[in-house]
Amino acid sequence: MLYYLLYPLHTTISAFNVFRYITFRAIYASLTAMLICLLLGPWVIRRLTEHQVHQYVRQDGPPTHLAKTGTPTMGGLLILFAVVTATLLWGDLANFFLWMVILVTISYGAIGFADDYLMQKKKQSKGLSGSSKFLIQAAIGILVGGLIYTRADFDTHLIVPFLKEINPDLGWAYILFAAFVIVGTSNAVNLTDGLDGLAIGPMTVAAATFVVLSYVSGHAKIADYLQIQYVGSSGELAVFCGAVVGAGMGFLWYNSYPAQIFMGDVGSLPLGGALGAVAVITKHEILLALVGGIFVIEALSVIFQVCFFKVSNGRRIFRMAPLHHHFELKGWPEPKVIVRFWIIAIILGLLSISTLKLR
Ligand code: 57M
Repeated sequence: MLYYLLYPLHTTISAFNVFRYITFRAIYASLTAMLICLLLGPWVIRRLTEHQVHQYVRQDGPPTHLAKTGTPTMGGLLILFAVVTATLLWGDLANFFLWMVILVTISYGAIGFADDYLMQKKKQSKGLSGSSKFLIQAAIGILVGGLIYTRADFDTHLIVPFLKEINPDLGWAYILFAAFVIVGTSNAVNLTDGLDGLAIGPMTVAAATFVVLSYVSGHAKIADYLQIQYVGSSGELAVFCGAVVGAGMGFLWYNSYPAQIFMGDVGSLPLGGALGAVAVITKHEILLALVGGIFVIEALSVIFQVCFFKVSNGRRIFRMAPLHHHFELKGWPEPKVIVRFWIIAIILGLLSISTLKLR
């Protein structure tokens, strides 16, 4: 919005020229979102506590988690408010891709809200049923994939890093693929959100990585120089990702160990969905598995654990899935698990960016 209001003034005051630059607006979107989270955080925590919106902790988890009973949840509302406000303030509102990502963020936020709300109403740790949550997520994923597909200039080839010769044209099946990436990422982030700051840390790192990836993908000259797929107008997603980075750091201020607030599904589902949507639009769907490697590992640990549990009549690979519980039950203190996962997330982010030069 500021882009429209202030950039035209550059003809009289040349300093307003800076509003043209995505990099400038991404940085200020980040700072705006961070400030919103930092300033409103204590108020949100107070309000959630007053309304007794607190976590019902499962009884079958690691015993250390029982102490977390009563921690206010649904802090994702604050993240969503910060991300959407900062994006609307600093983004180019005529950008189609920006609206696609905002659509995923808000609609997945609504699913998460319904889930958290039901959890509060039923006063237990389960909200919406897994299947209904999945079906609504998939429907929105298909809708967004379809809308992106209808863009005449959108390329439906699959880009495989390092293997330039392998780029199959998925055609209309790209819609299903897009939905798979969006839904999968959303649920993987949700599974990761089980220790203080464990989801928001890697999410912030992944969003920072995508600030770079969307900027270069949307810049014709840089994309050509790096020999990566150029996606016109996708650079504006750097502003959205910048907002996620800021909101992530602001939220982490309060969600870091020992957490004063949890994000709830209203935070984890939209953050993951939006990350998936950004990867789809910028044509980095495969690279997303590396950028968001922590989320992938956590989701795989659950898939392997559940499959093995079923075929082996109740035996387990990990002491408990998702993987973070395994390390907790091995005796690692919670902050150690969290910080080590963050370190891995940073390494994966750096490796992902390095692939731009290696391809
Ligand atoms: C949600 N939610 C946390 C909080 C957060 C299929 C199955 C593996 C699903 C999985 C599952 O339900 N995962 C998704 C994980 C919960 O946190 C709330 O949920 C929101 C995110 N959706 O924002 O509102 C608990 O996580 C802890 N927490 C923190 N700090 C945070 O910043 O400490 C969360 C955020 C909170 C708090 O304790 O109460 C959760 O874990 O419930 N299910 C599981 O994860 C379960 N795993 C399991 O059953 N494994 C089995 C296999 C066969 C599937 C096994 O390995 O044997 C475990 N979850 C828990 N206890 N809590 C089981 C034991």
